[in-house]
Amino acid sequence: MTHCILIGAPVDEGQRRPGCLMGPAAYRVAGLASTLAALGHTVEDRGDVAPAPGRDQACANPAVHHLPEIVAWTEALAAAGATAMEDGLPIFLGGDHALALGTLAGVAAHAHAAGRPQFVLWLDAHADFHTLETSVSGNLHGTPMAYAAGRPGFDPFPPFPAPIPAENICMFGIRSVDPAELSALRETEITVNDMRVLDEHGIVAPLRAFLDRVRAAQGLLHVSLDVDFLDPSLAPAVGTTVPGGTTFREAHLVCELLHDSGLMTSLDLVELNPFLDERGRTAKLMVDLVGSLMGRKVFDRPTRSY
Ligand code: HAR
Ligand code: MN
Ligand code: MN
Ligand code: MN
Repeated sequence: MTHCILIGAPVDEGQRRPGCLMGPAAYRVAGLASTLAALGHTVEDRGDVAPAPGRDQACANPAVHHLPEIVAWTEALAAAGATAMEDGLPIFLGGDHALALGTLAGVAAHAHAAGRPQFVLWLDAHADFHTLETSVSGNLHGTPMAYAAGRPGFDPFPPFPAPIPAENICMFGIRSVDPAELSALRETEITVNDMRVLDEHGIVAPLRAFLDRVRAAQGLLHVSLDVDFLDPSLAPAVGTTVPGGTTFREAHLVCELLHDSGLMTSLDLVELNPFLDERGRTAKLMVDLVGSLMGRKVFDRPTRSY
């Protein structure tokens, strides 16, 4: 039994298509709390975070937009996240992926204070490894992984507390990487399990290799699940669809293996744009995946003993 803390993060200034601010409401309507309760967990919904008004911020890259708002979200979500880590398992309901600037900062600060290494599993079509200088789109949802890894170029933001070592970061499902992100990633030891890797080796071996490292290090594990990790044919309600994503069963298997590991300590659900959905199917699929993450299974069978 886990104490699940729902934290709404209706961020939609990290990209240009309106609608992500409806995400937290859609998860609530799709039955996230009752799904968790039916699995035997306690659920506390802390409502939606409301950031302070943004302060003017200078930025050398003219493409970058909504910087004051995203800095304010980062500060507010970092505080909410660090507090929630004391009390249970935070589940952040996005909101676009810019929310992870704050959630990663919050969980990393908590891990640092607790003397535990922080790990990140990034389930996404995108690497989100831009700095403020390298972003071409200027969309800040394309930057959180670079901030958390401690890349320079985030001067308007609070310094990232205890940057996450590259060896503690694993990306899964990647299939859209900009040239500047690619050259930066090549300089790091970040594990990039792109779709080619998953096609060739499947989900199980690459995920277990990472989870074994988390367990050996007694790490905390933040999972960031972007809707576009899934194939757009299954999950149309996202502004940045990329063909060739994970299947229904691949995505559930990731979640089931994560549950069996017992290692996940915090979770983002990001990029759901309910305005683009078809009768709530993407919201419902995301809630179903959380069910698998939190222990739903058809049969109890012996799992790998960790
Ligand atoms: N790399 C592209 C950009 O910077 C697309 C980023 C999409 N990011 C989202 N989805 N959070 O992962 O604009
Ligand atoms: Mn993303
Ligand atoms: Mn994405
Ligand atoms: Mn996206």
